Amino acid sequence: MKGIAICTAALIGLTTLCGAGTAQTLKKVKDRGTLACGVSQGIEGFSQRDDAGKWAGFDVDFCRALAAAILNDPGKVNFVPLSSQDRFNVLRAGDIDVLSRNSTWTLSRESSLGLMFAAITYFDGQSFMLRKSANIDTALELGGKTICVQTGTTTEHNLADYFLVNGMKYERVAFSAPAEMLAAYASERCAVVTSDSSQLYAERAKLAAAADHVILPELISKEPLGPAVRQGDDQWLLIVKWTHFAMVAAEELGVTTAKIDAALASTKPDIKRLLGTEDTLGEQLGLTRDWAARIVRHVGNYGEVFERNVGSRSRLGIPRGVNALWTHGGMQYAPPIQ
Ligand SMILES: N[C@@H](CCC(=O)N[C@@H](CS)C(=O)NCC(=O)O)C(=O)O
Repeated sequence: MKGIAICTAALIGLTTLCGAGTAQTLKKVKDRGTLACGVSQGIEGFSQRDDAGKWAGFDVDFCRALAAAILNDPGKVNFVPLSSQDRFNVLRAGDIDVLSRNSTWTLSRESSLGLMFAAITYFDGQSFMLRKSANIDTALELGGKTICVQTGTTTEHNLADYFLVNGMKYERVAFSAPAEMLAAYASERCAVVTSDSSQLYAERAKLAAAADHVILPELISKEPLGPAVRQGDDQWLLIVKWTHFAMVAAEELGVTTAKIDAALASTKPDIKRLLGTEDTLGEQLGLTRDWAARIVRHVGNYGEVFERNVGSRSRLGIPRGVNALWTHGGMQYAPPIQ
C-alpha cells in the first residue's frame, strides 16, 4: 500500500520517486549523518584497515564517494566488515545501506535474494595462484591438486564447473575467512588457491616471498564486481549507480581532484552539467547540484581511485586492462550525465 502511495505522490507532481518498496534510505542516511557501508574483512587494495584503524581501498573509496555526495564528508562512513557468507543477509536485514565488497553481480543474487547491483565498478574474473616451483603455467594442468577456496562465493561454483567440464579431479579445502585461507596456502595445506584475480594479487602481496608465486593467466569466469542495495528503493539505487557513473564521467572529462576548482570554472557544457554549475541533475537525485564535484574533490575520479588503490600507484600494480575507459580500449563507460 505504501508503495502505491509513493507512486501517487509522483503522479500529483511531487518529486518523490516511484519505488516498489517503502525504504527511504537517503533520508535515513541524512538523518543518521553517516553511511553504513558493508566491506570485506580485509583485502589489500580493496578494503583494509591500516595500523591506525583507518579503512582504505577501492571498495572503501566507493563508500567515501557516496558519503561525499550525500553528506559532503567522505569521513562520515561506518564501515561494517562482512564475510562472504554473511554479506547479503546483513544487507537484506537493513543493517547496512549499501554493500561495497568485491561482490559478483549474478542473476540469483538479484532474483532470489531481492537485491540490485547498481553498477560494475570492477570487471574481474576467477583465476588460480600457486608456487612457481610447481612449474605449471595453465589451469588445465591442475588435475589432482588440493585447492583452497572461500565459502559463500561464486568462486566455489566456478571451481566445480571448471574441473567437471575439463574432466579433472581436485581436492577442495574451504574457509570462511581470507586470512585462514592464505595461512593454509602458505603452510602448503593446499597447493593452489583460487579467487577473483584481483584478490589473488592482494593475497600474493601479503606472502613472505611474493615473487615465488604465480597467478595463472586464465580467467575461468566472469566476475563483474559492484555495489549492491536492497530492492524497493529506486531513489537509493539511482544514487549508488550514478555515483559510479559520475566518477567514470569525471575521468572521461579529465576532471581530477587537483583540477576540481579549475573545472568548476569550465565553460564546457559536459563539465558544467557534471559539476552542477549548469543544470540541476544532482537535485533530481535528491542530492545537491554539486554532488559530483564533492565526489571528485574529496575522493577522486574513477581512474584516480583505481590507480591509488590497486593500480600503478599501489603495491598491487594491477593493470587497468578491461577496467580502462572505453576510449582506451576498456569497458568502463558512463551513460550521458544529462
Ligand atoms: N566475487 C566473488 C568472491 C568474493 C569473495 O568473498 N571472495 C573472498 C576470497 S579472497 C573474499 O573476498 N574474502 C574476503 C573477506 O571475506 O573479507 C563473489 O561475489 O562471490
